[in-house]
Amino acid sequence: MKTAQTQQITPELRQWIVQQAQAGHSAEAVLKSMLASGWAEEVAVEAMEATLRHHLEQRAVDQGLPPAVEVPDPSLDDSPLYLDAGDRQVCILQAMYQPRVVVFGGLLSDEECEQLIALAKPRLARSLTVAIKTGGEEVNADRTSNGMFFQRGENELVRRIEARIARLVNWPEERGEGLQVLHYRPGTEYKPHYDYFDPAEPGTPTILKRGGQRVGTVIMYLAEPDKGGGTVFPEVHLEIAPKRGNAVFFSYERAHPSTRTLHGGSPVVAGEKWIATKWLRERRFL
Ligand code: PD2
Ligand code: ZN
Repeated sequence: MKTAQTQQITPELRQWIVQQAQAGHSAEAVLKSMLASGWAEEVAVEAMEATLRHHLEQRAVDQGLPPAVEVPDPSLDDSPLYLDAGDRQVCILQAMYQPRVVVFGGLLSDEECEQLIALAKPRLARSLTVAIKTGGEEVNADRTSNGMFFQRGENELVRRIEARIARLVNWPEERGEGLQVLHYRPGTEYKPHYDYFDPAEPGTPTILKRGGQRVGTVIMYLAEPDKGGGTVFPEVHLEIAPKRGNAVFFSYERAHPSTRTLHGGSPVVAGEKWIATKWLRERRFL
């Protein structure tokens, strides 16, 4: 019997795993035949995961997709109900893999939500989006909310929230953009879009100089409308209720629709919605 210590993942084994997958055999079936020929389960699972991940990545790059990069991710391997965010226990309400979406309960206290709104209110202006043609900023008809940006680390409240997010999704604070607060009145929305910058647009290289691509987003709900205003992922038919204090996190390992991270803010039907968004970059955001 081979032991986990002595078994080697050889090029032949990798090739055989890829052939099995290409022939349409399920992961369970391939694992079963590996176990039957004496492979230790731990080695077999690791060999399959690593081989198929590498194979899929190679195929994606061959097809002209941008290469996958490291992304933020909460530590959910052992399915915890709560994560320690430093100064607060945050509840895991929902987790999805493709796209990677995690819904957090109680990321912010009611007081923190109110304080953020109060600090943002006097500084609101019609929301701008990055103008991908030029790398500047512009008013966008797809985004009818009002908003403002805090500087990263601007005040104690912002620093506390940034530290919490960094710990929760395992991503350094310095790779985050400043928090953005948005206010939606009835009828306003944020039409479906991707948060990464389109590599085909001429302004994108300029934008990327400040910290590379966006690789993750955290949308925090500060005030809930009475109706409407959910965050939607239309391709996977997912809608997240904008419940105060909760947040939705999602990541995208390449700037490509294959991440299935198309998402939008549905029109607010009644009441007012306030959110704070934290976009996370590949590298230090300057
Ligand atoms: O307000 C939202 O639900 C929403 C939806 C899509 C916010 C954003 N995107 C964003 O801030 O990127
Ligand atoms: Zn967005």
